[in-house]
Parts: sequence; C-alpha cells; structure tokens
Amino acid sequence: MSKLIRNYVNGQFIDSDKRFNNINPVDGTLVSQVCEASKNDVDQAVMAARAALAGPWGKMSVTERAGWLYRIAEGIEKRFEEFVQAEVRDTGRPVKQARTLDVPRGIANFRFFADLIKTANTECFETTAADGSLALNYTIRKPLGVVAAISPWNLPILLFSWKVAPALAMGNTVVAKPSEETPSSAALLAEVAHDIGLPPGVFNVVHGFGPNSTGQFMTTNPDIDAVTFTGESRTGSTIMKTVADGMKEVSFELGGKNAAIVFADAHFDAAVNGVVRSSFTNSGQVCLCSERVYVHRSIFDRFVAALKEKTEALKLGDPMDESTDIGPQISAEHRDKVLSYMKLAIEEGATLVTGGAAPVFGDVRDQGSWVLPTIWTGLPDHARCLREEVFGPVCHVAPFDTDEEVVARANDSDYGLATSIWTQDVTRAHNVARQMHTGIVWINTWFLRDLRTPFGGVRMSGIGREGGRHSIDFYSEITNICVKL
Ligand code: TXE
Repeated sequence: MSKLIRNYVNGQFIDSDKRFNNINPVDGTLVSQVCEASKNDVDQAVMAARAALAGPWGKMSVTERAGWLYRIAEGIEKRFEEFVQAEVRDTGRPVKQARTLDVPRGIANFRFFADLIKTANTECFETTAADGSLALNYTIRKPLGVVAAISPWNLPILLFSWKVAPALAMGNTVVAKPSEETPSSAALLAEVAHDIGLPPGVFNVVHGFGPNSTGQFMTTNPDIDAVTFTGESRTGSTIMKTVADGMKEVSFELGGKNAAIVFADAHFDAAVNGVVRSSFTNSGQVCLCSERVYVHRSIFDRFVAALKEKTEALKLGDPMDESTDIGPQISAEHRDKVLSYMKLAIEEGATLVTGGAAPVFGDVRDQGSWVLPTIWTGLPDHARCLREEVFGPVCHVAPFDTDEEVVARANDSDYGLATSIWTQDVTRAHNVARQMHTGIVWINTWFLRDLRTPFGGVRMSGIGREGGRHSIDFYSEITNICVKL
C-alpha cells in the first residue's frame, strides 16, 4: 500500500484534504499520496518559524547548534537505506548513485556546516578617528531570520540538505519545500528532525507545487526573510519579481547549457569517459551536465566514434540493479519535453549519432518515462537545441579549429554555470579556464566537488554562490559595530 506524506509544521505532522500522487517514473506506478500544503498551512509554518527564532533556538550557542546538525546527520545515517529507497522510488535513479552520492552527500552537508560554523570568523579593523584617537570596527553575524528553501527534483536530498543545513547552521529557521516530484526524502528528513526532538518550528517541511500553490504561498508570505531556490531560470525570475517589493534576500542556482572542450592534446580515453559522465549522469538531469561538447577537428571523428561506443554500452534498466547506469526521466511530462527536443534537433539539421527516441522494453517500463542517451552532430551554433537547456541525456558534438574560436563559441550562451576542459597542456588549461564566463571550471574532470568551494553561476544560471564561507555569507546578516576607544 502506498504511503501518505504529510506536511511537517511546528513540530507536528499535519494532514490536508488536497492530495496529489507521487509517481515512480520507472513504470508509472503510485509511490505515495502527498498532502498539498494550503496557504494557511504555509502561513502557520512561517509563524512557527518566526516564533522559534525568539525561543531557545535563537539563543543557542554555536556548539549547541552544531550538535543538532550532527544529530540530524546521525539520524539520516541510521535510516540510510530508507533514504536510498526513497530517492530511487521517487526518481528511478540507479541505486548505486543514491548509495554513493545522494544520501552520503545529504549526511555530509549537515556535518560540514556544523564543523564550519565552529570556526567561522568575522572582521575587525583598527581605525584612526579625526581627533587622532583609535576606534575598533568589528562585525557580528546574525541569522537572516526565516528562510524559505525551494528545491528541485533532480538531486532531491542532496540539494534540499544543501540549503537546509547551512540555513540552520547559521541560526535561521526554515520553511522548506521539496519538488512535488520528489517529496519522500524531505519527508523522511522531517521524521529525523522530529525523532531527535529538534525544537518545534525550527524546521518545517511543506509539500506542493509552485504557481498558485505551496511555492507561491511561501514566496508571497511577507514574513519570510530570504529565499534560496534551485530550479529553472524562468522560475527564478518569477520568484525574484515576487519578492522584490519586500526586498528579500535571494540565492538562485538555476539552469545551465554547459560546454565541455576537448583539445587535441587531451588524454583521449579520460576525455571520452569524462564526457560520457558529464553528459549522461543522472540521465542528463544535473544542472552541471554538458549538453555542448566541442572537440578539436583533428580528433573529431575518432572522438565521436568512441563516445558513441561508450554511450551505447551504458545500461538502462532496473534502478535497484547495481549494474544499472541510466534510469528514466523524472516524469512523463519531462520525458515529453526531452523527446520534443529530439524531434526539434532533426528539424534543425542534426545528424543523429545514437539514441534520439524512447526505448521500447516490451514490459512494464513502457509505462515509465525513459529516453535513450542521445548524441547529435551537425547543428549550427544558433540552433535552439544548442541554446536551450534540455535537461535530459543529450549532447551535441561540434568540431573546432583554434583556442580563440572555441572560447568564443563556448561563451556564446545565455547561461554560465560550468565548463569542463580536457587538455594535458597546463598553460592552455589555465588560459582557457580564466576566459570562461561560468561560475565553475573543471580541468580534466567533472563534478568533483569540495564543499568549501563556491558553487553557482553567472547570467541566467543564477545569483550568488553557496558553499563554505559563501553559504555563511548568504545565510547571515552582518552588523558592523564601531567603538571609539
Ligand atoms: O522546475 P521548476 P521543474 C530545469 C530543467 C527542467 C525545468 C523544469 O530544464 O526541465 O527546469 O523543472 C518550485 N514559486 N531544472 O518544473 O518549476 C517547484 O515546485 C515558487 C533545472 O521542476 O523551477 C519546485 O519545488 N516555487 C534545475 C522548484 O520550484 C515554484 C533543476 C523547481 O521547479 C514556482 C530542476 C513559483 N512560481 C529543473 N514554480 C537545476 N538548475 O538544477 C515552481 N516552483
């Protein structure tokens, strides 16, 4: 029997008459029913979060607060396999990915920010006043207040905890909404918080959709102090307009149309394997995935042939099978969007190297949301398929001749999240890296993350950075205090 997922408001699990279905994209079966939070539920959650700021949570020492984060991490660890199953059922992601990346990172996010706040420092300056006497300028950090955290479906627990953990670490209270497509791991996190006795109102989880639903009720609530959001660029823009009047702080991690650049001197096999990973991990549903691949003309044909061979060897299958590489798309709606780009690519003049359609399994998976990993060549740079984020297992491979040319073409995008560069020439690597208009550049690797480093993009890819001290900066307010001695 499917489970009922309820909202977690002020330390209570609350029901609602309005419910929606959570569907397993592997075969279209029902995973759970989810209570959609009403405007009143969201208002109650924000009020509880506001009240909790004035309670013991707001007066707690850093060490005590860090203790709560460590206990949350332990709580996830104790229910590790339940979190793994929740992630796999909601998304169809391969179980090996949930076990090695998603859930471990969820745990690590809480531990990392608990460690970080214990050593976070502020500034102090000695200033000479006009009369020659000294003054001390020092800063103190305070929580922002009530943080509204809205997260997407592609990396559910990883991105949800990436917002909740630093917000709590800095002493804020949180009203958080997972994507309507992936409510289960956030619901489990609410259970963990409840079971360890986190004070009521500190962490609230509300479920529902965006427009005219829970997401909009959060962003239009005048009593929130900040919004942290990961999702589509257009949604970011809508949220920004919504919160402009109240002058709320925003942190946005949005879409990407990332380039991978493979030079003739790259380690060939490493570059091929790297591009397979960067294009098809999580079935292409990572904001960092490279949908535009530029390969030096001298190795182009060999590279495309090797990429085709490796891509066709990827195993689509039962996500619970440890050998599965590729799961379905998140939903039938998203699969249809990806398939529409596959049709458009051909209309725009692409040559199909592999994929380009939904697979036919001849079993229950035909009720699911699958598409084949797809490679195109031959599109002109202005093609919509090269300018718009598809967010599926697709990449286009184009030849280039010179460094200047490829830098200009890779930068010619409305987005600016990540670039990966493949070369063994250290001077070229650094020269190209510093010219990229993206928030992140990887050289001879992809998606190698250190939680201390800044994460985020430029242009339509976002506003602000998160990670390490950048998260501390976003999730706190600074007051400068000047003392004349
Ligand atoms: O994103 P949305 P969706 C891209 C990807 C994908 C597309 C749509 O191209 O195909 O976005 O995915 C909430 N006010 N990315 O529909 O709509 C929503 O309920 C407040 C890129 O999932 O942006 C969900 O919790 N909230 C990406 C969250 O916002 C609103 C990750 C994301 O939903 C809202 C995912 C509103 N008006 C998709 N509208 C990345 N960059 O990592 C929606 N929401």
